Amino acid sequence: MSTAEPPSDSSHDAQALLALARRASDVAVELIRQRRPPGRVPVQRTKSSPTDVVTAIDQASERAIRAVLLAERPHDGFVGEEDDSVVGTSGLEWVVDPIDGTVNFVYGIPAYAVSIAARTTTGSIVGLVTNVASGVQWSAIAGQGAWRRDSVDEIRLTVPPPPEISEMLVGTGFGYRRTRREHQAIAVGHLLPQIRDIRRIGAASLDLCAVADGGLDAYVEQGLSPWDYAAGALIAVEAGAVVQGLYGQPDERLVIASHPAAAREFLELVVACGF
Ligand code: LIP
Repeated sequence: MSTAEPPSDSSHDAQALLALARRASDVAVELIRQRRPPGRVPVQRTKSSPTDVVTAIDQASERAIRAVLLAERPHDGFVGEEDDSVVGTSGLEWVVDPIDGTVNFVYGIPAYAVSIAARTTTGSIVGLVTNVASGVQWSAIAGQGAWRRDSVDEIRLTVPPPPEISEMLVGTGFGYRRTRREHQAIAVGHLLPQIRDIRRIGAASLDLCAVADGGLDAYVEQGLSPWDYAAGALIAVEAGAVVQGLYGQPDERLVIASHPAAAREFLELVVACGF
């Protein structure tokens, strides 16, 4: 029995990939809304520290997303926060955070998202972030732009020109390990007097979408995993932002995002503050 050859790298239709990501996200969002009990969500287990929590709903969401994606594209790879990765043969890999902002989800703070990106070895092709509580959805296709969709309409995103650094509203976040939090607290303490203020939203994907749609002037965080930022970074870049790390590409060491006109000065400030 012949088996169909996996599609080559060049056969990825971005519009079709985004439509598939939307179908998977819709299934996950509905599952999360249906299963979230009133009040606090029970924690099933912890990971890197007692405060790095996982719920049964995180895991169910990831299984549901993977099922939709791989049913349609069985040769793709899959990297999710909660379960083992799947190595594909198509040259395309899905990078998924089934609930980004898990602590917000557990406490009922309405800032938790389903984050889905598709990438090849040359970078992300599509990104989709959906705030489960509000239903607001941000999307991007590499080279074609970024959009914000809500119950009223869908608008094309362009990062607004930045204010002076001293007037910037900057998103940030903190790791789950005590030693890393001590270091981050010191760095944020140096940063805070030099900017307008910080916002700690609690979900990297939503922080990056906020840079894309003007809700933040910049974002800085350390200790992130690819599933935290893969989709949000593409959305911010396609809205005109610069998303970088300390040595080029964003990574676990550092993710920063801002308008291009502020990128160098913001990076220099972040480094001077000790991030
Ligand atoms: C979260 C990140 C957030 C960070 C949190 C946490 P999770 O991811 O999106 O930026 O500050 O500590 O890591 O764990 O909710 O998927």
